[in-house]
Amino acid sequence: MGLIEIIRGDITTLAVDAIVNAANSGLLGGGGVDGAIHEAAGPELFEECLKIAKSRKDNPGGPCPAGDAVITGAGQLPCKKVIHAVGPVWHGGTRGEPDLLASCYRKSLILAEEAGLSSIAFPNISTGVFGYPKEQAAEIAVNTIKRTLPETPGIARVIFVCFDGENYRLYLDFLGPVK
Ligand code: AR6
Repeated sequence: MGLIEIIRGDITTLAVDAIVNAANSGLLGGGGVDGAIHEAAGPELFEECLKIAKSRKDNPGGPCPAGDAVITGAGQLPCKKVIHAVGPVWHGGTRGEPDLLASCYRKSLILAEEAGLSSIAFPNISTGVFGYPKEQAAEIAVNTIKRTLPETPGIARVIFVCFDGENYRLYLDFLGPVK
């Protein structure tokens, strides 16, 4: 089964097979890690996202509804692919947020497996602009990855990339100092 690591840093710098973007349902960029990924990747990534968004414009819930994910190339980034996962906006936990967040992690891992990739890095989806409580989000992220990894034998390495100290400490608490 794949190894799980935790690092603190900027996900755009990682030369892994896939990095996951915390996108929104429009798929056309935004702030936070989404903004950083698009800025570092350049216009090629935006063009690819635009194509997908146009082809799915009649989808209920937008081109990529919460809980779903799509895969693209990586433009100028050092990774090979970007998986755009759309986390839920936190509304107090009564609108299916835990299942939608778990679905982001699960679908991203499965998309990476289907694309023949072996290493994947995740940001702390929904814990910025979307307001998901960090501790609950970390627990869901870790548990979902652990539960899904047995179904994705090609994935050798999963990296949780924490940008802020609070998330980094929470992930270390849930997983132990793996790295
Ligand atoms: N590398 C890794 N993690 C980062 C980076 C980075 N370069 N920059 C920020 N983070 P957010 P969300 C962390 O707000 O809550 C956007 O506008 C950040 O500290 O990026 O899912 C989208 O377009 C936080 O822990 O994503 C959507 O509209 C985590 O990434 C909306 O925000 C997620 O924060 C998505 O909101």
